[in-house]
Amino acid sequence: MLVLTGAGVSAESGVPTFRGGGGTSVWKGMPFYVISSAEMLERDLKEVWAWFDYRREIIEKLVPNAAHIALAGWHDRFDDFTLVTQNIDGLHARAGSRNVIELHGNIRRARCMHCSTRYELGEQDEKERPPACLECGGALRPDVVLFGEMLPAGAFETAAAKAQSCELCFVVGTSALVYPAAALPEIARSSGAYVVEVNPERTPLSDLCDEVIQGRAGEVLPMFDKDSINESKI
Ligand code: BV8
Repeated sequence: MLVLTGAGVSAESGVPTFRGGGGTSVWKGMPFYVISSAEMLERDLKEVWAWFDYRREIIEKLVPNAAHIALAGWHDRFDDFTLVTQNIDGLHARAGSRNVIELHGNIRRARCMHCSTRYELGEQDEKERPPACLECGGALRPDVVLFGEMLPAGAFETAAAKAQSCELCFVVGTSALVYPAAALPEIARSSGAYVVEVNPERTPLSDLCDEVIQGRAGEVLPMFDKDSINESKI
């Protein structure tokens, strides 16, 4: 079983989504895919840090919701369970999920742009921006995947292999517009898996799904336990 999540699974925790309510989240007038881009990192590393510092401060005050907690329980209930997320908020792990494939990195980590040493934020001078690498003195950057950047080595390949072999694929809280993440349910579907979408709104993926449950993840996911999933082949 493969589950792919997006910002919508964290919405009920209070994490702002990127698209919702018809708008696109902006930072100082820049749409998120501009400030969260490799190009912006080149042009203004300090501003990129300011954007992620702002979001980290929000996320640190929040807690996992019923959707995160339900998914954390699915690990023990379903054989060969894989949880893949586009979210950088770390809320799946905080809910108890293990081995979460974080396709787009994690907002609590930084890495050196010179020697690639990774840090849990908090391990070096908090105030300095950009922080300096303790190994080589190089500038650190948020350890997240920006638009135009490759995903962490092996992360997508591992997820794609699971998508190919899974019988059941849940797609929860994503607008399915960002690639290659959005290709995973397509891979699962074309490999014969039964694909279920959980989202209050229809998405470009809905027509491809075997089942579309239009609802909020925190209300829908807790309703599923092993028996209800096996019985109804969903
Ligand atoms: C790359 C980290 C290779 C940073 C992110 C193919 C076609 C077109 C474009 C491309 C393509 N391949 C590559 C591209 C370019 C680009 C891309 O996809 N662009 C898009 C905009 C078209 N992709 C990339 O750049 C990727 N890299 O391809 O590298 C390469 C490299 C070099 C040279 C050549 C090739 C990297 C993409 C990763 C970028 N980083 N995040 C950060 O967080 O700032 S992406 C970020 O945006 C998120 O991680 C997520 O992936 C995406 C937002 O989408 P969602 O999570 O789905 O959130 P959204 O708000 O949109 O939707 C929320 C949904 O939840 C809604 O549907 C709503 O209805 C629903 N919802 C709301 N409440 C609830 C709910 N659902 C359930 N319950 C609720 N309560």
